[in-house]
Amino acid sequence: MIFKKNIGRTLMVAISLTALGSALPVAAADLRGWNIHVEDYPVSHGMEQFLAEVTEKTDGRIKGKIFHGGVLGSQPDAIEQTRLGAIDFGVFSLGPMGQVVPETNVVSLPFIFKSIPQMYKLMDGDVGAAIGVGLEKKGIKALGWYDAGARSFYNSIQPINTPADVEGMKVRVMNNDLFVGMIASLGGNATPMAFAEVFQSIKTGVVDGAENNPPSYESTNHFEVAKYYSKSEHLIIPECLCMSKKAWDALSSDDQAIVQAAATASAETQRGLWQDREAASMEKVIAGGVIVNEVADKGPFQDAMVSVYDKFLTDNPELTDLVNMIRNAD
Ligand code: BDP
Repeated sequence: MIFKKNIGRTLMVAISLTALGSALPVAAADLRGWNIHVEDYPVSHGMEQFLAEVTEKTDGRIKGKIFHGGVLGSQPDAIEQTRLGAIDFGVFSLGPMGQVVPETNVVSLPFIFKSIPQMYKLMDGDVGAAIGVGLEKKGIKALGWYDAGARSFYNSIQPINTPADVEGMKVRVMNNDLFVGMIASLGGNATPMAFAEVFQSIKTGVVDGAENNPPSYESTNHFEVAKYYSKSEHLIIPECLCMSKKAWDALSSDDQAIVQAAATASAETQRGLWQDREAASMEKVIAGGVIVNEVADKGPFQDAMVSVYDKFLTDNPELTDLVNMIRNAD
């Protein structure tokens, strides 16, 4: 008798939970966000907008915290943590992502995009979709593409106008074999190194310089120790607002739609902020005494990259179509 009564109660609870389940929101989440940049940076503002919108649209069920300034670890470490689900989301450069997700390497090929608008168009279309599939296979869900402008060389020795000026130079690069090959083909010596170590390394002469976009050159104070900024614009590498696939799969489809919409909106905001910050960063470094030069003829730099492309396509024949999709685009 008691037994029967208990079963009755259990069923009652089960039925009422089912009834509530359809009316009540499903899951709550507390997300950890990783960011390499300082708080006042276009990427950081984009990420904050993303999280705020997700929290608002889910009435606070999905909330979280973004850890700026790389305090949760270097970028290569954070990529691994995101794959494992210890970090739930972040904005990652596709540069260091290449060591884990081969498809992302196509945008780390020097001079592959013709312009920033072309990069936007291709990343928002088939190229971005193909890269997204590659990321997902490795446990990372791409939600949107942020702008990181074009990267140029800077150093403490001299302006760079031709590849001969790079000869013998010690240049810090992001963690990716492609960039080591890129510097070698210009006659320099590349040192892959974490972003956080670059300032001290230039200051103490461990490396002569590095390469980056103007906002990163400025926000890290690298311009204080490397006074020559030469606009080679050899790399246009987009960044991804990405989520751990573990966190993504734990969301209901309604919540996934909210997260996706917030990511798309945040990418739009970030791209606008990026343009303004590039100009402001340039002004600030020039006021700080930096000597900026245009690289009048990029042809010799582009010619030197033929060996980088040849090696890449020999090592990764399955990525030929994706490379050509970008190269042959208008
Ligand atoms: C910046 C990227 C950042 C990279 C950094 C670097 O936004 O993700 O970590 O360059 O050079 O432009 O390591």
